[in-house]
Amino acid sequence: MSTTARRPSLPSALYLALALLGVGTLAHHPARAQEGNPTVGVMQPFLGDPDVERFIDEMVAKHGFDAATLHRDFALTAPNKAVLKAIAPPTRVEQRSWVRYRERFVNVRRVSSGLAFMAEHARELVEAQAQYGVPKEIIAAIIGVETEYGQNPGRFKVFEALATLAFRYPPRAPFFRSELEQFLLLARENGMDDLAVKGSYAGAIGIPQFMPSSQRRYAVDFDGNGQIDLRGSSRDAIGSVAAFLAAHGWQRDEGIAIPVQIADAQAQALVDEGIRPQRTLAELTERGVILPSPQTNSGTVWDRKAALVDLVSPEAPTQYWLGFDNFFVITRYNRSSFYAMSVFQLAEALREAKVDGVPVTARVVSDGRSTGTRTVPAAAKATGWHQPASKSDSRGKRHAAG
Ligand SMILES: [Ca+2]
Repeated sequence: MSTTARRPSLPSALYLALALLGVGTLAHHPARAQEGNPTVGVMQPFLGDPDVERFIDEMVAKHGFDAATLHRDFALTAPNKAVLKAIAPPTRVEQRSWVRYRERFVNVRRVSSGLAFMAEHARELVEAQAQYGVPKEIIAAIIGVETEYGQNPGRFKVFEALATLAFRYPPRAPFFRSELEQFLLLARENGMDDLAVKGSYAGAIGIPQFMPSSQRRYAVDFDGNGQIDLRGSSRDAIGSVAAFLAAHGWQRDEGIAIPVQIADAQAQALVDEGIRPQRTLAELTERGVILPSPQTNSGTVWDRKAALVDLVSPEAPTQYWLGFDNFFVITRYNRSSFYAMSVFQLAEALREAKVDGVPVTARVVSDGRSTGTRTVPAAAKATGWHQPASKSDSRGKRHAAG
């Protein structure tokens, strides 16, 4: 189900509008919040708003919530202008740049702190990889892109953010109203104070930035303490990222993406077909995609399906890649090819302990201060990325039914 899988997050802010709307260009963005409902001012209090009253009635009737408690929550909460500002499309249309986007995530700092994260959580990463078939570097890279390994889980009150978007942002009101409903259920199930939980301006929560519906549907109690805690438990976060990708069709030991070239401009038509792999390598090469030589020598891959992805930068030549099913699965976390490629390349950098060929060592960062460097023994080598799965696979217990 598409909306539950949408993964807006602070680091992906540029593409949030795209992710939420599921459209190809910002130009399609509907009217701003202020224009959507002339009878309700953006800053009008929630309490007394007929839409809010209706929502409260529904939560009482459908889920047995206490009306007085919900009235109190909305009375203590005001629409947040910063949330509306964050979600609004940019007023100035800037051309997207893969080169600039990549620099934010595939850099020495994020690889270095990622190696430290992987060393600290080596055991749970290996266990998640064995259980769900998702390479540990991919798990770490998603957490690295989303929150810089848990350092930046978001500073907005989730209830306030979701209420603002549900009742003061008409373009996505149904989606965020549903997420607010899911959030209240999540808070009740986990004994969380719904007014205290913090997250992104779009209501994504914790180390892996799960939307409430995704947390309820896909997250797992990977440390086995009887509670799913994506804010405090790195282990739950690691297991939940792997479970999410597995539930969306991650294929163990399969490739993710390969760089290609195109013979001529007509290959652009392949890009326009979208990011879901639909054509075999044989078809793609007939239509002008030029594979790197090792693939062309492999006799068995011609019926594999892939999608042609273009990574455009105004300041550099367009890079072309073929994304396989696993690349598509990463876009279920956040619907952007820039996002998925950043995750893939950050994962590769973690695996090699190198950025653009230059070796990187682990650096532990806490409270924004470096606490020194240390070498991570074999952290990047024990991956099994392209190799057959290890024996530990037989221990797999699947928490994430598809
Ligand atoms: Ca737990």
